[in-house]
Order: sequence, then structure tokens, then C-alpha cells
Amino acid sequence: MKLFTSVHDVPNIKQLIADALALKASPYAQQHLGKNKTLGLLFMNPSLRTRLSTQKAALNLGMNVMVMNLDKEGWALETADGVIMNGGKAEHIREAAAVMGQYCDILGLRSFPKLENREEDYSEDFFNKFIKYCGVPVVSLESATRHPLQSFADLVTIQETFKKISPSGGDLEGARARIPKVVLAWAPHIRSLPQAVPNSFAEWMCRAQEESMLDFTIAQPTGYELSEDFTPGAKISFDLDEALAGADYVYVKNWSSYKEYGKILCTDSNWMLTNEKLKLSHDAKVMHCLPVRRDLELSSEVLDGPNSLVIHEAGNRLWAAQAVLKTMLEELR
Ligand code: AN0
Ligand code: CP
Repeated sequence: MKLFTSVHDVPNIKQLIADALALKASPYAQQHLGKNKTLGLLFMNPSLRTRLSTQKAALNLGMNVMVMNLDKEGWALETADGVIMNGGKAEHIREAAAVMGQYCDILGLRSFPKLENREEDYSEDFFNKFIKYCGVPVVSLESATRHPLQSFADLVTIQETFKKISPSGGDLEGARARIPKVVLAWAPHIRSLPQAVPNSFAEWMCRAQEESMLDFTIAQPTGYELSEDFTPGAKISFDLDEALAGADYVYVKNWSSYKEYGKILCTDSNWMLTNEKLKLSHDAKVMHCLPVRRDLELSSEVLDGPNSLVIHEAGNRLWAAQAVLKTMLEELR
């Protein structure tokens, strides 16, 4: 694996999940892999979880790590070709990326969309140019359209926690186990947020559904349909209560409209998950990538309640990142 920018870069998701869970059981067993190897983590936007979990993952593998807030600490970057650089931008991405590739064996990059021009954001121009010019393997720390380290950790969390139970609820020995029903549920927010997390979650869940690992539904208000490129085979509902019926996992997330690009079309608080709504589900576990706005996006009674998986899920970001870096390091040798 020379790139980790989407689920399409992963030949075998079940193997990668097994790797993550093996690393969780023995975090330091692969320290030899990262000896004298350097990871560079570059952020154009804020981060808590991605920054710390990926850094720790690299340290667990024996790597050296350098972290840079590129937006604030680096030179302003030009990405367009064929321009005379007589404006405010001091350095071209061609040189900047190539130079960082000289210092690092693997690079990670976070770059959010501007949410102004859909074609521009969805072209992933900045990310693709960075990959092209840096010359080393690249891990996405969230691009304009995807957040694969998050979605992979989410799938690990579902696989790890789902108790194989019978359709009637009792334990089954030797009988057919059922698969979990996973619902991606849109939630309200006051800011215009990217589609990266839901796009990526949908893409990973659709792949897992293809492999008969789970059943996947997306619930959203009208106008919030994601690009169909990310949702092949997903069931689509415009009614949260209906979607929650029988759900084993509810993945709560706000996103802005893809169709009316970047717009906030709904602020209806009936889309916020509460304990009352959770009763409609199959005692579902509740997930969120974090950061979450309490009682706007997700009720504090659910966040603080027994069904919340959010801290466990954030903890698994470490093992997901470590599995990805391990796979890349094995191929560097
Ligand atoms: C970002 C987003 O929705 O893409 C990052 C999530 C990991 N969230 C916010 O900006 C609140
Ligand atoms: N979930 C997530 O990626 O969090 P950060 O933005 O804090 O890295």
C-alpha cells in the first residue's frame, strides 16, 4: 500500500481489521519496522484525534515523527500551474511537497474543502498534487472528500463490538449469526461542514456490505443526499424514526448539502438523537467521529449514556493508524 486515501487503496479490508486488532493486543510487537524511518504529519486545518493517534501509532512502530501545522507555520502555498507568483503566495506546492519528501519516508496530509466550489473540492487538486510531487507514500489525514483513517477505525469498532446474536436476541451456538444493521444518521449543526466523514463512512460501509459484513442505511433530510459515487448499495431513508428501527449502530454526523453545495438546508432538532429516539432502535450503540457539539448535534443524555461508543471509537483511531502505517512500512523495506 503506497497510498491510503480511500477504501479503494485497501486490497483486503478484513485483513487490515485483523491487523488493527492484533496491534491493539500487542502494540509494540512491530517496533523494528519503523527503526530509522520518519513520518511527517502535515495539517492545513485543526486536529486533535488524528494528530495524536497517528503520532502515537508511529511511535509504537518505532518511527520518528515530525508534525507541522502547514497552514500557520509554513509559507503560503501556490497550487496553480503556469502562474507568475507575484501575489501573496511564497512557495509552490511542487517544491514544498518535493522537499518534505526528502525528509520523510511516509507523509500524512490533512486538507479540508473550501465548500465554495464543488468541482474544485471534489477534484482533490491539492491532495493529488501533493501526492504527485512528494514522491513518498501518503496517508490521508482527511481530504476534501474523505476521511479514511476515521472510517477504518469506525469499521474496526463495529467489528470488534458486535455480539453475534440471534434474530430473536438470544445467544446462538451453531445457528446462523446475523449481521449488524448500521445507520448513518444526519444531525443538525450551525456550521457548514464537509461531506468528507459521511462520504468516507458510506464508502467503507458499502464495501463491508458487499462483503456481507453488515447492512447499511443512510438517513438524511431531503437535499442532503451524498454523491452516489460514495453510496453504492446503501439503503436511503428520509425518515430518521423509520431508519432507526432495528438498528444496531447509529453513526451520527452533520454534513452540509452536496446538491446545493455547502449549504445548510435543515436545522430541525427532530434530527438530533435522544434517548427517546434510541428506543426505536435495537438498543443501538451510538458512534460519532468527534468533535461533537453537545445538545445541538447529539444529546448529552446519549453521549453520556451506556450506548455511547464515542470514546472507544476514538481510542481505536490509534490501532487503525498503526495498521495502515505497518502495512506501508512493510512495503518500504
Ligand atoms: C470536521 C468535519 O466534519 O469534517 C472534522 C471531523 C473529523 N468537523 C468539524 O469541522 C466540526
Ligand atoms: N475525528 C477526527 O478526525 O478528529 P480530529 O479532527 O480532532 O482529528
